[in-house]
Parts: sequence; structure tokens; C-alpha cells
Amino acid sequence: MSDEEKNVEEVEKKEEVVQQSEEKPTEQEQSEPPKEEEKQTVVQEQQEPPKEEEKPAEVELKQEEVKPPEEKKEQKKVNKAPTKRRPSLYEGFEENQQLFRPEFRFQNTDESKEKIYELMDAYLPRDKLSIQKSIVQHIEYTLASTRFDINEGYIFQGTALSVRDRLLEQWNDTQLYIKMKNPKKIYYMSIEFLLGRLLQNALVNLKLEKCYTEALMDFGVKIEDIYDKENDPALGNGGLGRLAACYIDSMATLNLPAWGYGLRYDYGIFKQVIENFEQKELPDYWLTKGNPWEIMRLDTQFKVRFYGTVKEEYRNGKQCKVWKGGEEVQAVAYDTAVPGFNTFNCNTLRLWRAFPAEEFSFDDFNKGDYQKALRSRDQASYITSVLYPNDNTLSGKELRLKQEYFFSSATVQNILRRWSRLNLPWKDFPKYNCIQLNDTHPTIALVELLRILIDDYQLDYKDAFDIVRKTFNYTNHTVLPEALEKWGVDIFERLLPRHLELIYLINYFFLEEVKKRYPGNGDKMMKLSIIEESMPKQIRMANLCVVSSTKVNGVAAIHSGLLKTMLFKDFYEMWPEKFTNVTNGVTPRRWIHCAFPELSNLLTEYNEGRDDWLSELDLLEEIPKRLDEKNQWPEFMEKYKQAKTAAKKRLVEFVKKNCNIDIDESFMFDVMVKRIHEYKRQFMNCLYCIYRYNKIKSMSPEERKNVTKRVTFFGGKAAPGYALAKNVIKLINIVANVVNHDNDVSPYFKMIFLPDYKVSSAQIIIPAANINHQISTAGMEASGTSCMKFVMTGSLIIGTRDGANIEIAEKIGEDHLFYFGKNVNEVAQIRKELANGKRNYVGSRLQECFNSILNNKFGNTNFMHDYVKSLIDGGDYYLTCHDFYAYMEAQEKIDEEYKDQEKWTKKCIEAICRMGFFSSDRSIETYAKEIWHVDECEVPKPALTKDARSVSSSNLKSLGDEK
Ligand code: NBG
Repeated sequence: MSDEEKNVEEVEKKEEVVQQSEEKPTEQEQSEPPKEEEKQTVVQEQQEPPKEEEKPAEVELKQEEVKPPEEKKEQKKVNKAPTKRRPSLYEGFEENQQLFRPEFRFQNTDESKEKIYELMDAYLPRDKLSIQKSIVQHIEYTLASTRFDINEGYIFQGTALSVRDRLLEQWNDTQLYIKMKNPKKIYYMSIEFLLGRLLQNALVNLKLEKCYTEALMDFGVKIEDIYDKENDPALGNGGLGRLAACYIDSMATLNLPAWGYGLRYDYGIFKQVIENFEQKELPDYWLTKGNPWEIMRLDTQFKVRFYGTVKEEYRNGKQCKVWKGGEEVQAVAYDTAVPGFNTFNCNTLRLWRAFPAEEFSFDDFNKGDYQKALRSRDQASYITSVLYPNDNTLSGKELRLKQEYFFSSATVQNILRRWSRLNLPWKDFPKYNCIQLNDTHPTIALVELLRILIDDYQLDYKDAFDIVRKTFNYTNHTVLPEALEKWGVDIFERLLPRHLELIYLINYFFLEEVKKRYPGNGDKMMKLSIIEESMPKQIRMANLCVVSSTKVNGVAAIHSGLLKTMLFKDFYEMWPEKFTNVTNGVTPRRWIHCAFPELSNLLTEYNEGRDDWLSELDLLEEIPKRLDEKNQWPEFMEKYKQAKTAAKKRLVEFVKKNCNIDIDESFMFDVMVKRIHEYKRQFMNCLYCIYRYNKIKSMSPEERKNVTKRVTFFGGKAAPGYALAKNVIKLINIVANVVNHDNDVSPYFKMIFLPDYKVSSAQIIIPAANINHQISTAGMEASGTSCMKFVMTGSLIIGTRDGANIEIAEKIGEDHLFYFGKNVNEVAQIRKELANGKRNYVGSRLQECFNSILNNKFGNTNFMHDYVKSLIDGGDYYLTCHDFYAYMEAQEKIDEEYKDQEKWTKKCIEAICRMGFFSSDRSIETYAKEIWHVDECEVPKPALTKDARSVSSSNLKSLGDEK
């Protein structure tokens, strides 16, 4: 073969690699360790970087685009440029215009497939009739329903499937485009994604909400009723999982080449019902009607091993470790499209589901032992059957560790498969890949990457660890000791023996570094070590993360500060540059537009008729200025009040339907919705309700006329094993029952416990609030995110100097919220005093509230007696008593200020317009620039003519001049 022929052959081979869909491996490819020759290539590549023309993924790219993102970093300004308005996505297109796929210069044109390219070169039409046809076609042909038994459930499914079709086009094009450009990629790993319903969000992002509303109107149904038919996928506990959902929405909106990775549980967080005042948990099988959004990828499967033993073997004359035996489980990918707002980019959320790696044993089956034959099947699928219902606590069960490893291993294997197709040297891995750990749950992923690099690809430890450290970053979400993950060495040894060895190895090299830095300082070694020398020994997952990641961040300024001064103090001393802050954010698409459409429309109207504030929330700052200039405050305030009333009416209806209680939207709505936790202090709010009840009860009818009418709402789940939290729910319900049935008090004050708080009900509850409670003990709430949603939809915070409250106060002004209570330093001081025996901190008014409980004034509240006594007797760790009077004062101030509705309304509007910083787009932008160093990868706009479809083979040569 001549040189030229060899070259041609090589180029062809590389083209093949690019052309092969990454999601369609050959059979052998599926999760098999690399073959001997492959390993050699990889090792060789590592020593000898490939020449320019050998990089297949770069053949099509211009020189400057090849530059690894990290090098480009310097050229970019981190500081945000003044907000410039991006044109609306569909600017230049007429409504309902037929759009064609953008010009893609992808090397996959094959003349024999011309017909296929031609058939697929247009996007699905966006006009009303086509949409209607596509809905009914899905109902008949996908769902096999007849035209005579179509109901709202079918209409939801048909609608969702027709929307999915439209998402898929953008999704495919995005994936193709990313593959072609080969930018640095982000992998966001989270064991929870609390998505909430997807239909409305998808329509908003596709800019199809109006068209679908009209299409459905012709079917005689309201789109809101169809939204209501969707199950709420609740694959998360609370703030952490919901944050992950907001973040993938923002990553798509910002055109980042990102993947979310998580688990597809059969059962999400339990359904909460209240019976006899108590929480009962029911299983949440959210898949009863299937899930129209997900795509099962039978072609994306990986094997995951558990248990087994580690053996030493010789390979290529090198001694190496091999992990063998044990059990294998198959991880199968389920994908959901994640569309961005005002962009054609559409990313992927990939959730893994466990299946048996082998079919059941025919031997056992033939012997008639059917149960035994099926057992292994069942056991494998247990791994992803249920979400652990703990928020901010660790359950410590073996099955949980299995979930974590299953998730981590499948994800790492998938990332490596995508990487291996690029044929680049290992040292470049961190330039093209970045993995963000959403808390410590996926920590084992970094050990898994290390294991594969060392055991399968035979890299040296130092090189392998260097790659790992440069690839991973870690977000901490809590300082609560009960939530910090630690795993017994014994459980690891059994389940993941090779990983344990590697953790010891990481720790060994790390402690060597510590020794050098602090010679002879055993105390430092003990504090910093990844292994806690307890009985039994434990692995500190947070320490493992800090040691093995490039950046560690907290989720609000105060929290990131506490990481430096408390939780990771000694690490911070060693590596100050590792620690940073990224304050959380929430997506305005879901939390303003979907949850509060009346407000969204109003903001668009006064934003010169444009909805671009939804992806550039800072633009709202202009509204108050314009209202000043044009003297439009009165009309705006009037319209705002109408919007708020509409939102409150929705909650009134919701309460009637779910609690069968009548409430009046003219009352002030005071809301506290979040997981029930001692540090969040729902109990303190309940104590205040008792105080308020007693006070109103003791008033004369004349005095009562002056009372600000208020409904206090509570909502939130308690972990099933968290006795105190469950007791607090019971107490609230017992007190509420008396309050609401008391004819003297209930015309002025009501208490409602809203059962089964979840994303879809949050969308009704939050916009209806006038006041929201964010009253955690200072220093305990890492950030909190509902506070942001509340302020964005026009309610004022009563809260402590904790978490994101502090930054919200900075942005909107301290006079726009009701601050109270001890700050984080004072909390520490009081705890010392308590430990030193200080008592007598319960004043008479608080004692009276305690007495109401201790005397069973509201019914049998014996279950709270011990707790109340312990609070009185020095057990006030969360400062419920110490903050109570300041809290009461803040409550009184609220009652007073609410009387001046004009002033109140103006404050709410000003606060809304100053919340730009709390958009999750800002958070993600910060991650992208300061931690990930990734750039956007924007998919080209659709074409207006048919000719601009994908490249034909004749102009293959011009690859490189991409738009
Ligand atoms: C939670 C914190 C919240 C924070 C969310 C998201 C955990 C472990 N932490 O304050 O309690 O808003 O994470 O960052 O669930």
C-alpha cells in the first residue's frame, strides 16, 4: 500500500468514528473493558500526542476552535458586560412559518441516503391544524385509543407526544452539532432531579404555548386542565433536587454543551396524606400512565459490578489489579430532552435504570423453582426502585451506596465511551470534560474513573489521579453533621473492594502531602484524613471530594464562608484557591412565567412588550425606572394587585379542593413551605400561631376589628424516620383544627396544613403568598431557594440572617424584608452559654405558649411534652426560644405594614424587579466561567429555505467555514 493509500484509509477510518452515532455502540462495545490492542493504543497515545491531522473530531474545525477551552479562558472577561438584549429567537420568522433544518456541515453525507436527507430536512410544522393533527394521530396510532373515548388524559398524552416530536428535532440537531464542534463538555451528576411537570415548560421554551392553547381550545379543552393531567415526576427530596432541575434548564438556555445524569426511580418521594392529624406515607408510583417524555435507550447500556474480589494479574508484563466476580447489574439509559429558552439548543437529562445483567436462570426455571429463577431479576431492579426520602440526613443503608455506585459507574462509563471516540490522548481528558458533583452522593464516580484509568487502561496512579482531580468539581450543600456522608469501611470492603483500595491510596498520597506541610502534626492528619479512625472506621466522602476536585463551592455567600472557616477550615488553609462560592438561583421560566402567568404578562407588557427578561432577568431593573419616568406606578400597581388576586384565588380553590376549607383571598397569605426540619423551625412558627390564637381569643370584639386578617399556611414532608418532624406536623394540624373551628378567632386567623407539597403545588402556592417564612437558625440553611421564588412572585420574607436571605436583602434592600434573630456569630456564643449551664431564657409570653402545649389546650399534645421540656432546660440548640421575641416583633411589624397596601405593593414590585441576580442563569454563567471554563455551543438557527439542508458530498471540501 502506498503512503497515500494508507492516508486515505486512515482518514476513512476516522470518519467512520465520527459518523457512528455515539449512542449506538456495537454489541461488543457495550461496557466491555477495552481489548488488549486498544489499551496499547491508548497508552501509546498518552506518551505521544497525536499529530494535528490525526484528530478525527477536529478535522472539520478551524484552528482557533480546536484550542482547548482552558487556554481560551484568559481572553474572556469574567465580569459580566452590561446586559445587552439578545434578539428573540423567532425574530425574522413569521408566525407559523415552515422552518427547515439549519445547514449542517457534517461528514455524514452519503449519496445513497440523499432521499432520507431530503425527507428529513424540514422541521415539523408549527401551525394550528398541523398541531391538532399530530395530537390526534398520537392518540390513535401511538396510544391506540379510539376517537370515541378520547378524554383529557389521552389529550394530555397525545399533546405531550406531539411536543416531544418537536423537541426531538432540536435535540438531534443539538447533539449532532455538539459532536461536530467537539467543545468541552459538562456533566452534571445529581442523584436527584426534582423536575416537576414538563409540558408547559417545554411549550414555553419551544415558543409554542399560544399555538397549542388555541389548538386545544378547538377540542373544547383548556390547556391548564391538560397541564393538570400530567404526573409530577418527583425524583428528589427538596432544594437539592430542584436546584439540579433549574440548573439543567439554565444550561440549555445558555447553550452549554451539558448533560444531566441521575437515576430513574420507579417510586419518587412518597405521597403525603394527613390522617388523624398525622403524616402517612403512600408510595408514589409516578409511571402509572407511562412517561411520554422519556426515551429508553436500549443501545446505551453498561454493566455495573458489585461485591467480588480483587486479584493481581500480569498484563503486558505489568502487574495490575483486576476486580472480578460478584454480581453484575445492567444500567439502561432513559433520556429526557431539556430545551433551552430562546434558543434551539436542547440538552439531555440521562437517568439510569437497573435491569438484571443476565436473564433468569433456565436451570432453576426448568427444575420448577420459578421464584429462585426470578429472584436475581428482582434484586437487580431494586437498585432503582425507590428514592431515599431523606433531606439533609444520611440513611447509611447498603442499598443507598449501591444506588450511588450504580449511578456513578454507568455515568463514568458513558462519558468514557463518548471520549474514546475522539481518539485523543488521556492528558487532554480534563480539557474536554468536566464533571460537577451535586453534593457527595456521586463521589464514588471519581474513584471509578481512577479505577478504570489504572486497571483498564494501565495509567500510572499519579497521571490518573491528576486527570481525575482536574476533571471533578464539588458543590457542598450542607454543614449539618447528620447530612455529611460517611460510609463504614466494612460496607465498602464488601461492596466495592477495589474502590476501597484506591481510596486508601488517594489518602496515602494526600497524607504524605500533609506530612510535608505540617511535619509532626498528628492532629492535622487526623482532621484532614479521608478515613476517620473511629470504630468501625469510616470514609469521609466530603474529604474525599475536597482532596480529589479542582474547585469546591458552597451555595450562598454565608455558607461558602462557613466552609472556609468551619467545615473545611484545615483544607482551606492548605488550598485557599480551591474554595469558591456560587450562590444558588432558580429559573424564572418555571417560577415566574409558568407559575404566575398574570405577573409574567404584566412584566412583558412593561418591558416594552418583550419577554426577553425571562432569560435576562436583570432587565426587570428597568421597569421601576420607566414607571417613575412615565408616571405609571398607579396603573402598574393596580394591574399587579389584580394579578396577585388571581394567584390567590387559585390557592383558595386548591385549598377548597384538597383540604375542604373555605378561605378568603382578602386575608394576608403567610406561607411556610419546605421540608420539615428542626433547624428550619416550623415549630417556632407554630408557637407563634398559638400565641396569635391566644391573643385574638382574649380580645374584645371591638379590639378584634383592628387585627390584620391572616391565613398561615404550612406545607412540607417529614422523612418517614424523623420522629420530631412528624410530631411537628401533627402539632400544627391539631392546633389548626382548633383555630379554624373557633368562631371568635377564625374570622381573623386561620391555619392550613397543605398536604403533599411538591413542585406542581408549589407553582400554585408560592405566587399566592404575601409573606413567606425563611426562619432557619443562622448558619444552618446552606442557601434555600424557595425564598427566591417567593420574592420573584411578589411576597416579602420574614427571615433570619441565614443562607440566601442575606444576599436577597443586599440586592432588594433591608427595608424590603422582615429580618429578625441572632446572627451566626451570636448563635455560636449562645450555644456556648447554653453548654455552660445558662437557663432562664424563656420569657412569660413564650412560657404561656409552651403551657398551651403542656396543658393539652388544643387536644392531646403529649407527644411534644418531652421536646418542650428539653427546650426549656438548655436544649435550645436551634435557638427557638432565644429568637422567639424578635420573631414576634417582626410578625407585629408585618401586621402593621400590611395595613398600608400601597406601600406594601410598591415594595413587592421593587423587590421583584431587583431579583435578577437570583436567576439560575446567573448561577450557571458563574459555574461556566469560573469553575468549568466552558463556552457556549449554539446550534445554528433554522433555515428559511429548503436548500440549506445538510451538506452534500460535493462540498465536503469546504468543511471548516462553519457559521
Ligand atoms: C440543601 C440545603 C438548601 C439548599 C439546597 C440547594 C441538601 C443537602 N442541602 O439550603 O439545605 O438551598 O441544598 O443547594 O439537601
